[in-house]
Amino acid sequence: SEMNKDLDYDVLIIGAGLSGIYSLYRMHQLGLRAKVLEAGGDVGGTWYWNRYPGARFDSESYSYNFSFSQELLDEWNWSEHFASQPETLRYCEFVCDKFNLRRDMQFNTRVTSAHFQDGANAWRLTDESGRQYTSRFLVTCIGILNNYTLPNIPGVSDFKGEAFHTARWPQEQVNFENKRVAIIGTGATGIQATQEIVKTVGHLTVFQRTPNWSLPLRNTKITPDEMEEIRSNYPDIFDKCSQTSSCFMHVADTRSTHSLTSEDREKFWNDLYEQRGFAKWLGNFGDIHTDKEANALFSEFVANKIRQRVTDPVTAETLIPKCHGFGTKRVPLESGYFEAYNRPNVRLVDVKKDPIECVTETGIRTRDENFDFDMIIYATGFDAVTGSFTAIDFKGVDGIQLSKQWSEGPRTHLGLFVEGFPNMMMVMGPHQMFGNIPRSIEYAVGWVARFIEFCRDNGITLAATSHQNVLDWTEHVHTCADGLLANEVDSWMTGVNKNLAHKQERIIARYQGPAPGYRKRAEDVAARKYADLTLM
Ligand code: NA7
Repeated sequence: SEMNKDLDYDVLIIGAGLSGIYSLYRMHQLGLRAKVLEAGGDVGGTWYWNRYPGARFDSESYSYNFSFSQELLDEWNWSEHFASQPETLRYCEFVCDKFNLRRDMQFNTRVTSAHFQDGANAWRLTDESGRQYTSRFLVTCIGILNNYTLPNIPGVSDFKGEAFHTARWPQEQVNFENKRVAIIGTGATGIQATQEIVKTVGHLTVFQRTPNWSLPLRNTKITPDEMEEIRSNYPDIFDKCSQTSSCFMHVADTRSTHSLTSEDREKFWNDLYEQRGFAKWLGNFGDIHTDKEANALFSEFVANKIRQRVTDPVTAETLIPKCHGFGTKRVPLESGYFEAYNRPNVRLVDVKKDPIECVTETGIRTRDENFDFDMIIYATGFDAVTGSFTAIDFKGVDGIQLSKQWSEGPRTHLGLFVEGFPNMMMVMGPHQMFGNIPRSIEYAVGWVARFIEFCRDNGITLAATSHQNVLDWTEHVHTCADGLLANEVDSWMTGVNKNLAHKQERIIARYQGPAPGYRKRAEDVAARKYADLTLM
């Protein structure tokens, strides 16, 4: 701190979601002067903003919490296998209270620019109100699904009824009773919201452009006894997560889909279908992610499940994806989503067949029909991954713009550093593992904290990655992506957002090699005492 005495802080952290919470905890442990700047009114990030009905974990609660503190594991009880948003938000608040973190968090503070100060080897951040903050290090904790997008349909602002994007859901209770409600979007969010809203809505119309391969979540309550058992299993759970490819508890089956008879395969898949969470996706045969024929076999298995659950055969076929294979996009998990379409007050509109032309003052007009609504819900997704970075004016050495560095897709070193952006580290930036995100967050924050400690202990005021490091890492990330069917489809994971003109081309946005391989490379850099970086 002595060497940063001309600066407001040693470390500035943008964002008070899980990444920012844990980053601040680690900075406190190092005794550094740190500050979190957060746009929202309180902690939680994703779990602060996404308050839409039905929002919950698709990953087991007890694999998706922090593992860094035994006390925290001892004190916190989950009430469901897949916690709802309010419970997860309470968890975030609990962590901040327990470790007294809010004292160094400033809410309602939207950072608009982050400029590196050449010569001073410092960062200067400016917020919406024009206030400025300086620090030696900058840690970005701005999330991968933060900046929401509305559909690029004319008239969105004309609608006179209630309208909400799921990622900016109001704090107050929203009532659906006796209302004619529209929802646009059938991703993980649209599916969660739909199955919840149908419980009370007057009439719901779902506007679907692309159907998704969704499978049962199989959520249940956790009894106190069960919670004690889970608690005693925590070491095993986290150990398993540390060994699997995308840090989940589920272990892929190494057999080839083709090595089983169709009967044995059917039995395996029927057993899998009964299991909780992502088991169906990640505990499946590994080759469904790379082998088109294997993938088609499982896709057909899932299609048949949908056919069994939806009464009207035309609706069932509309709900079955035809243009992408199972698991090539993020698999939404559901609880009664398909059965929702068996209700008389729920209607599915296929906008591929009957495109939306505009939003009107009173509803939505498609080519063939005019719909009146009291409420329109936009479950239309995010300017994902890089969008969190383009929302802030990042400038590095010599005023170079981050968007310029990434004009042909993100280029990073370890998903942590950007060329020309010294003293800045990204937690959950592009080119990191997006699997079980809290596990990736804990690892990345731990790495960053050890690195900042090293810099402090060695009097380093400038830490920069090199052009070659970035070339090598970016090439490695691209190599890891080779052969995965997920890279052959348009989705937020491949950087495509059809509502944004500049996001029509696919990119490699995330690290898709096995997570232990990622950690091995990152540990090697630390073991070499960060000699790969320029340190001054
Ligand atoms: P997603 O997965 O990006 O889904 C957005 C949905 O909205 C998807 O079905 C889109 O259809 C649809 N969409 C977007 N724009 C339009 C327009 N203009 N017209 C019709 N339909 C549209 O976002 P989510 O919020 O569901 O999930 C994001 C992640 O959060 C999720 O993967 C989890 O990790 C948590 P499309 O597929 O583009 O045809």
